[in-house]
Amino acid sequence: PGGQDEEVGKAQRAAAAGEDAGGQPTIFSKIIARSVPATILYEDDKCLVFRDVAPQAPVHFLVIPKRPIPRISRVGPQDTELLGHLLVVAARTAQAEGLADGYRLVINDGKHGAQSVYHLHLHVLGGRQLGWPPG
Ligand code: IU
Repeated sequence: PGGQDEEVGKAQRAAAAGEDAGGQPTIFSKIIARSVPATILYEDDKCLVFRDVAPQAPVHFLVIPKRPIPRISRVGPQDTELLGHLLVVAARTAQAEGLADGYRLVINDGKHGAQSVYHLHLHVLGGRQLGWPPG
């Protein structure tokens, strides 16, 4: 089973869906594996928190599940507990980062959401007054 034609077909379907080719591991899997460096703020058995490499605010970090869910629109009921955990970790890390005046949580999904890395991640942005609506 498999073979090159099947692989190409899979990649084309993923590309049409706006996803990383064939559900390949993204750079975030490499950050989890420590084969790509990142400034890590928190880790447990289910998630990892690290600073965004291109911060859009004085504080900008990402909360990711270790299990590589590609995007928020792909979650199911089995992910309820994990998603709750990511939110609690985001809030606790924001507090540890001193964001007492507030902050923003963002999840970009797919093409219209301007998602660029297809491994689910929560952005946490703070440390300045943010505008609304976003672009
Ligand atoms: P997005 O929601 O998929 O657009 O966000 C991806 C984020 O991942 C974006 O803010 C990047 O700056 C960030 N990022 C990173 O922190 N480290 C990396 O090696 C790569 C992207 I590639």
